[in-house]
Amino acid sequence: MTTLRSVSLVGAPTDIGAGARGASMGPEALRVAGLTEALQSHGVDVADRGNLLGPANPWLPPVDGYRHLNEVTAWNSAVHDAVYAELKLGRMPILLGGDHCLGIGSISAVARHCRDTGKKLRILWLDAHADFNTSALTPSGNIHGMPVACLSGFGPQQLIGIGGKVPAISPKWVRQVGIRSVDAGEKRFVHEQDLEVFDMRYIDEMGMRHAMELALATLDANTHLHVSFDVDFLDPDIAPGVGTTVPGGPSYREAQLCMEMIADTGFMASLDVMELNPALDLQNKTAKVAVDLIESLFGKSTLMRK
Ligand code: HAR
Ligand code: MN
Ligand code: MN
Ligand code: MN
Repeated sequence: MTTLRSVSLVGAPTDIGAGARGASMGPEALRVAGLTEALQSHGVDVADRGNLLGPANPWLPPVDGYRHLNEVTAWNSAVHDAVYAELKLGRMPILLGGDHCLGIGSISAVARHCRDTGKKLRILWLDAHADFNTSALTPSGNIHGMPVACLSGFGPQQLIGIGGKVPAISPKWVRQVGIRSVDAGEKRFVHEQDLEVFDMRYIDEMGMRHAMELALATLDANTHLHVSFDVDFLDPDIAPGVGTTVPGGPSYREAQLCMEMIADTGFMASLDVMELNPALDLQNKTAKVAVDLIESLFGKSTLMRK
């Protein structure tokens, strides 16, 4: 197990890219659910860096297909700088969202770190949504539906330029798991760009184990594995506290297996925990499930393993 044992929690309290208010309270809900203590109980050295600062949410309609583009840019620049600094220190950044538009800042920093260090990058995108919209395709203008496209170079200059290289990533480096809500135009674009998607139909037929075996195939000691965990990946029965619930997601056991298989690789080197919305939660239930699953990413369920 080579998973880094020094982590830094970076809170990004904003819902600037979302269609519902409240993900701005996500970082604090994860802390209240005991994230630091849970990680420490598995021998992890945890530094909580507190929360980043950024512009307030003006809650305006989209302009030219983007809602709050300047504010989204400011937040993502702050996330990029913070995540990049932690990677430079040799620590594992855990970004506490915040909505999923912040994956642009986080993953552009990870990609930059990989260029610096000659590492291969693999991105596991655990989500109900493909987040592959563009301003022309989006039904909402909400930028949390666009981060994978922006990182792949399809987006506004001010966002795709964060991290210093356009595109920041190749779509070939991405594996999406749990997908079950994709817009019509977005679906065509996913196929056109040949994203590797293990959707819920695939998981129903083949099982989470097989999906994860393929999603984690061909990793090696020179791979930086980034996990972008959108909490709406989970079935709403176990995770109601998100802005865009989609029925038919992974069960508690399926999600545990997914996290355990990631832990077993030993290659996870950065993590996003996104879209948790305490305003829609029930007594912090979803935050507690998220913390439980994060524990599994750090080897909670090792009882039966050598
Ligand atoms: N596809 C829809 C849109 O672009 C909804 C996107 C919702 N995204 C998230 N993150 N909640 O995955 O508007
Ligand atoms: Mn490193
Ligand atoms: Mn998402
Ligand atoms: Mn989602």
